Amino acid sequence: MNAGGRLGATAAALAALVTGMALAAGSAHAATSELVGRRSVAPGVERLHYRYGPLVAGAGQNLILAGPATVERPLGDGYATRVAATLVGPDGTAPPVERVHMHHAVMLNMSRKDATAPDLPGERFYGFAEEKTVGRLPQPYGYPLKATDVIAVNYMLHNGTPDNQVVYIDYELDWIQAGTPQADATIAARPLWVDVENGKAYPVFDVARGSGTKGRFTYPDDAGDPYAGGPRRNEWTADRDGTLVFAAGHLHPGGLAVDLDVVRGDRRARAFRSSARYFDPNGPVSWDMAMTITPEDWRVAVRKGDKLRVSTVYETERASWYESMGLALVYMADGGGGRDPFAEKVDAPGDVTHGHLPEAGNYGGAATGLPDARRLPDGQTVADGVAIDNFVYTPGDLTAPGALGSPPVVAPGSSLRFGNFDAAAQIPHTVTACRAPCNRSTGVSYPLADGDPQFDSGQLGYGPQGYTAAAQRPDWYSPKDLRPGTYTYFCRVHPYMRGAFRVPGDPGAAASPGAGPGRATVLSRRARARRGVVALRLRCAGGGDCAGVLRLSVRRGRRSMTIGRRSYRIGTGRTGVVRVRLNRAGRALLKRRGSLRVTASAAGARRVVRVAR
Ligand SMILES: [Cu+2]
Repeated sequence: MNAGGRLGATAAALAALVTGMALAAGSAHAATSELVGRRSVAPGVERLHYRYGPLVAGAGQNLILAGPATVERPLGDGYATRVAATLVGPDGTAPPVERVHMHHAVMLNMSRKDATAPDLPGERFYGFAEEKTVGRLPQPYGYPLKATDVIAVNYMLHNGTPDNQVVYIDYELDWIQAGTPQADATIAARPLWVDVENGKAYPVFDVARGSGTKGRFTYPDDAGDPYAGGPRRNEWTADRDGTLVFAAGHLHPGGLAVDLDVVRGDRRARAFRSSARYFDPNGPVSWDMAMTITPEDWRVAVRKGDKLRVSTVYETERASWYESMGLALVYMADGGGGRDPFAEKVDAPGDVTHGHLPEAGNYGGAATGLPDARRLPDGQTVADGVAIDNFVYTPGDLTAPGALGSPPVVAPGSSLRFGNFDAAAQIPHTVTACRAPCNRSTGVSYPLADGDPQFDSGQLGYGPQGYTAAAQRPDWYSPKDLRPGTYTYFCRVHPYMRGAFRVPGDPGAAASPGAGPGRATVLSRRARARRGVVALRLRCAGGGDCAGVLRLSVRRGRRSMTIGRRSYRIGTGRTGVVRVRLNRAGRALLKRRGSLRVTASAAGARRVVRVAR
């Protein structure tokens, strides 16, 4: 990260936690922070209420970097003991989450080094996203601020609408002034940011529907080799003895928990599980949730050399969860007083810091006037293409009138090309499968990435390399192996955008994606991966065609890990070649090992295949 010298480090730092789009940063130009209220909340403790803005979330943008921008803080020396933040509109109330929300905001102390990522321009001491967890240190601990410390906020705003949105960051800080009896009784604690992708400019990972075990996927444990043989990004080695006094997790919709462990030699002890409590009646699928934080009396002793390790659990039955996160904000004080996690159970149920929030209450999923694309006549394409222009898929948008709204037809074995013409305006779009009819109203929990099969284009558009969610390309090709049927999709960035296309043929075949009546066997015993694609020969016998999914997996300890899957359809009595693209974990593993023992399974048939580079 230091290869580029100071400039490189700064650029990386600006982008850290953030997907940067410096070009759009003008939106914060006129923003200022001001103190809008103060009151005493306990003897010697004052709650200072600040508002920072106005911030303009540009039409449809998801890539705004405006920071780190310096913000107001209490004067003089003292301790911060609690931080809470939210996003509000010009009228002071929080806008609905599905319209505009804080993807994440991080508060940094620019005058200190971050303990777990020293290349950053400051020390991360608080963060919030749409779950709006309140950070509060237990008595008698506090985060010390010197009069000269400069505080900044770094954020990413997600605007799910085609209109500009004006918002403000509201934050509260509980403050104990130096020189008071309360300050004399306060013990300093320092923040430790432990992230499953710590140090990465855009610390995210994808969770595929159906991955993991029993509907649960743990990152990084179930991801194979996500760090590609490099150091584990999800660990921090304690630089001294001390006591952990606070921990809170952050994750995204679909996430269930963030686990913080202490690793000592080859022993591992759970320090705390920060659980997601979903208020959403639809289950763990939206931002209508809160994370648990450690209880007031939680104290865990760590020794110099111990590792703090974080992992995160997502559900995988409902949908795929793209660009997910998992991290824990931990505070540690010098000195003793903690309980040994290897001698006794220290993990305890936590507290949620808020209940259901009204801005996360529009769930969506209600009937609309949009058509069911499965019942629309065949549409046409221009040169097998769909243009995404001004927030509309053309042709095939569910909102489009007449023939333009009919699903374009793509021949079996061919691709439909999607091109994002809004990319130049820094508006990314996706083509993400959702279960038909995918025509219900937009809300925090509708639509979901729950198509069958699931596909996703990534965020079509451009951004600074490595520091952005953008796919760095404007177009995407639909999978060639889709079976006959009408495929509905939406845009993950602007979920009210919906479209459909069609692969012609027997629609009954599309409605039942399970195995066909025939029986497939895997003929190949060895294969080579060319450009990450493994071609295997399958033979179909029996009373009908063979159709299903060919899955490639490898053993990782006692677990089986999927490294690629591909649907197939082979006529009875025939032999066919199925080309399976290895996933990232599979490619990384093959690169390291040179060859792999792969179990190829298709509708009950199994064969071990030696796959070489
Ligand atoms: Cu979009």
